[in-house]
Amino acid sequence: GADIVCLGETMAVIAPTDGRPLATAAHLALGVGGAESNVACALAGLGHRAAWAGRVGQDPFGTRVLTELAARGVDISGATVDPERPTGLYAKDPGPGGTRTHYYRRHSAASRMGPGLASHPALRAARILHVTGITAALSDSCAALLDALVVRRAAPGPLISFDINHRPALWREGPRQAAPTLLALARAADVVFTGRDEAQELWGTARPEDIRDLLAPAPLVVVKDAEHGATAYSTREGTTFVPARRLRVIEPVGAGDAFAAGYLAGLLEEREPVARLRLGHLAAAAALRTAADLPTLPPRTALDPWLTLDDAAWR
Ligand code: KDG
Repeated sequence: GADIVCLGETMAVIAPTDGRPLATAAHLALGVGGAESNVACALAGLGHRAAWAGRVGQDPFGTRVLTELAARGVDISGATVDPERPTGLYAKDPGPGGTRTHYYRRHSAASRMGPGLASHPALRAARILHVTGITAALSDSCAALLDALVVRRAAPGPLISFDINHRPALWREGPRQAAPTLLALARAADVVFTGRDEAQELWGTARPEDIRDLLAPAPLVVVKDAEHGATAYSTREGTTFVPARRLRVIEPVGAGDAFAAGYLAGLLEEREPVARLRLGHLAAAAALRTAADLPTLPPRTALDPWLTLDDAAWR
């Protein structure tokens, strides 16, 4: 079985290859993307036994999703195929103000996931179950599934990792609906990842310590502050800040997922707090340097020496 299961919706992704907006682009690349499966792929790339659980349609995009995840070494035995609903799709639209995302996923196969999935043996057998706030916005049944997995979970079970992943476009009633839902999920999780910017958008808390206090029932809160760095607040290990290293950003999509994967890999490897955050930054850097949602990670022989450097050399 897998050490970590990542559950959520994975979609086909279309993006212009020439950087032009969708309205005039002549050529598109087809790929696969979904926050949770991005995490699973990065964990597999780091050498861990990672599984993805989700639902795709019985269509070529669904086949594409399953084929790509399997090719990246992710266990897809927990995935299901829905004969009645399509695989979700999203499109990237480059423009002068940055790249915008357009979703075609309402009533998708994944939107029909529901609380029944919570008792799936594969989800209970893993050491870590990773989910994100995206799933809470997909449908009522998906929100009920997350509630069952995170808030109403039966002990003992896997460690629950939760990335806030606020996607404003998915919440029909806006932050008024997203803020309390995501807060309740975060507080019930064991490990929470949040960006400082999204915490500010959602709850009006910008200081990392205030974010920690807000999410306090969660014993481990990781606050990411863009290019500055990330802070882990642990009730057991105290506070650890690790700065991000400077690099040239090509496209930020997928960096948060890679960061979570690196951090969770460090957790599975029982590494020290500093090494876990560094592994998060190193994996995120690989994602920031590519336009694809799914980065190819450097081999562990290239990454691991960074984990034990002294602080001066890391910077
Ligand atoms: O974190 C990257 C994801 O946002 C992207 O892969 C698509 O899952 C996705 C979403 O719902 O936005």
